[in-house]
Amino acid sequence: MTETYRFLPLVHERIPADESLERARAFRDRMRARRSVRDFSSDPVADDVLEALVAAAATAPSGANRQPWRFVIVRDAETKSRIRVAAEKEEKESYEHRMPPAWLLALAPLGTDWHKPFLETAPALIVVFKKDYELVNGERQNAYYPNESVGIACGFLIAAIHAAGLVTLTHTPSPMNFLGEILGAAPGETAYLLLPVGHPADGAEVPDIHRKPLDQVVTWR
Ligand code: IYR
Repeated sequence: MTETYRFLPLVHERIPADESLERARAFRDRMRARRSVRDFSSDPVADDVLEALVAAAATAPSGANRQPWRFVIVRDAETKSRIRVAAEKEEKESYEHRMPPAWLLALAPLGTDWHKPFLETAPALIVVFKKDYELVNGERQNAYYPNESVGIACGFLIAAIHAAGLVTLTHTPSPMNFLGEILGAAPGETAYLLLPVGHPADGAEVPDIHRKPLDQVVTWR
């Protein structure tokens, strides 16, 4: 027998429309200042900060509230080195043999290659695992919309990192199964995204890229 949840009054404060506009624009401007960073300083980030970042990510909505994610926070130098070695091996193979010419051409202006020093330099790597299912008392319990749910959680995480004055990069070494091997994935778990977190290196540069104008990405009707 499944029962319904107990329902409670929503905790919500209605704010005046003008203040709503102000807040929406302030958040927009804050988000506009976010950039993906590839050059990290080794300056540390406190565990309390890292914990608050993943706690914010874990507030994301998820299919049937299954919360199909796990965040592995890697600070240990030896584990970071193992991840770098394994990631660079896959990335080298990708850049040299697996990525089709059109993809390499699309990436060329960004100047990325298979070298991933940030995997060792950044003080922490957050590896996000997606759970397609979990074993609950030995029984398989499926997640629903796990890709959407974990994608949203990653969006929250990236916004939280930015709000904390730190930088990150959405790194997707491919294939990522080595992360499950190094970090110990549970049944049903697969690595979804790797986010180095830290401070930018002195003199860090970012490409002069621009976001599409709103009229190209928004339709009103
Ligand atoms: N995963 C590789 C390649 C890469 C792919 C895309 I799409 C990018 O926007 C950037 C890089 C890497 O991390 O280098």
